[in-house]
Amino acid sequence: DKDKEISQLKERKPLSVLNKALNHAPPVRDFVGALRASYQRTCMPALIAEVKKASPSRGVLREDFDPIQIAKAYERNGATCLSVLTDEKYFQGSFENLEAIRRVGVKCPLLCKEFIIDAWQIYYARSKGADAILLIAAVLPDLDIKYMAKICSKLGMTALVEVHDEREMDRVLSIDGIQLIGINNRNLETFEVDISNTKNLLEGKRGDTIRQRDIMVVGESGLFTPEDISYVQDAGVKAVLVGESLIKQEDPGRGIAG
Ligand code: IGP
Repeated sequence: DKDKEISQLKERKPLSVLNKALNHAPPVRDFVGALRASYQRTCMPALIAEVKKASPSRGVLREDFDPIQIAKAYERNGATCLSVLTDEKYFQGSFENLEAIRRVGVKCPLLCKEFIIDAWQIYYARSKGADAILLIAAVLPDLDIKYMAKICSKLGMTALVEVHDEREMDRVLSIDGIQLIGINNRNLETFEVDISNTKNLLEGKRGDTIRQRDIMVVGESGLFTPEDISYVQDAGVKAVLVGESLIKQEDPGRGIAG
């Protein structure tokens, strides 16, 4: 997607402007720490609830989409963290949504859900109030993941590193210092969802490594029922990222946390 990349590069502001924005950004909150604390308290996977208007596979999920009202409802209903789509092209999200949710006083730490391919975007996300960013192993070389994860920790942010197959999991496990790995159950090429993917990637030696290093694993996509949640919890997941099934509820986020 060349045109999108170029349009993002064109948005780049001079470093003096970005630095100023960073200095004025609201303080960063401990995203992975919040997930860990929630898991320890409840012995249930911590919920990252996703503020998502539309997706390429499902189209518009909610006609009366109001990001602030949805974020407030998620918080009220017990979400630990929120994921806010900022990608415009595929998800009809925006950085304005992220900024507004932060500004309105939602206390849940915020993940900026953006396709990050350039370190500059991390600083930009921080300047808009993000506490965490997503790094997708399928599109980033190992060195980029390493470098970007380092930038995150320097900024006090959390990197959620997303994998969707064994090969990507092994690549990410070969990188030191990764704290939070997301297993996407959605195949990015076919859009098909299969939650047994989470289980498969946590079996055997990989699961042992993850437990030894105390890496927190997030089950992502295609989770709809309490049974789905227990299934991924049994597989070893300590947090879940849920979008569609929550966003469609009349009172978004009601029913999954409890
Ligand atoms: C949420 P779902 O099926 O509950 O709406 O999925 C989340 O996992 C999904 O939106 C997602 C995503 C991504 C979106 C996972 N990885 C990367 C954009 C980019």
